[in-house]
Amino acid sequence: MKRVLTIQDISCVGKCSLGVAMPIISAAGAEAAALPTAVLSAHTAFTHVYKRDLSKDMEKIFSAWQAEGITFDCVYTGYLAGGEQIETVSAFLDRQSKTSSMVFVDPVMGDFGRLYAGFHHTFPEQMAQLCARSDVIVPNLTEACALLDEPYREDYTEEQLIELLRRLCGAGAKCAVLTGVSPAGRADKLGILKYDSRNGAVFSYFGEHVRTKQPLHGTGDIFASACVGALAAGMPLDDALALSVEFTARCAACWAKAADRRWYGVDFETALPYYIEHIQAYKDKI
Ligand code: PXL
Repeated sequence: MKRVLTIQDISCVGKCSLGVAMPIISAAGAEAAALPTAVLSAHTAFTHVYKRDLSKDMEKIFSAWQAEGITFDCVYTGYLAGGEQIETVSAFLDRQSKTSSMVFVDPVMGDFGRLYAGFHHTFPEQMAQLCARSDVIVPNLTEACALLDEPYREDYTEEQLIELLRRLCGAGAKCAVLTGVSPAGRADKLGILKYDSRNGAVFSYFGEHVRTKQPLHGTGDIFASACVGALAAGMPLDDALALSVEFTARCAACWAKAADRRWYGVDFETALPYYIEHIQAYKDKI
């Protein structure tokens, strides 16, 4: 069984970050190990948020694992609470590099053209350094623009988006995947666009765009976690991306249908059987 380390916050309420990564990676049949970067009473879209930064604890946890000889097949990072944490994670990856773990980075920084509250203006530059040493990165458009220090715009053509991905790979990432993309003139579709620097291949996949009156929280974390779980199950990246798009769309659809839906996170729990079924079907085939 593959062992995946996921490094991100625990938002005690809010259905995001470790709260979705652990169950989804487990559902894929992989061992999910967690390193919390911060404990938040709830994610940052809430009004009253108590936050404890765990930067100082992260290094001690890494050292304890080193003393135990614990290594990971995959390291997946999400919300990091500041630049210092990026340094700590990078130093850990230097030590891990001997064990050839796959590095999957979701450069969680913002959405809809705005960075989340609490990040210093140098944070995107530091995040870009972590992306540069990754096998797969999965930014949304806000994050891709921040990583490249480009002004945010929504009117990019597909060619221009591919150029952004090429530039992200030029900085070092092996595969760059832009999330939250709709094909031109198809607002009813939502999915991903991928560039692979090893062969120059472009791949895209679009599922149903579940249109809602309010923005959905945590869907990026659900998508990234599903992709990591599928990769840990042995799926090729393009198949893992397609399954994760479909699963995320179903999570949103389950939420939209639920009479008791919460504003702060979608109903990934209801859609988990779909994900497990498809992971199992893949395992049965190979
Ligand atoms: O879903 C991304 C995310 C993760 N962690 C925290 C957040 C957010 C988005 O707002 O606030 C703490």
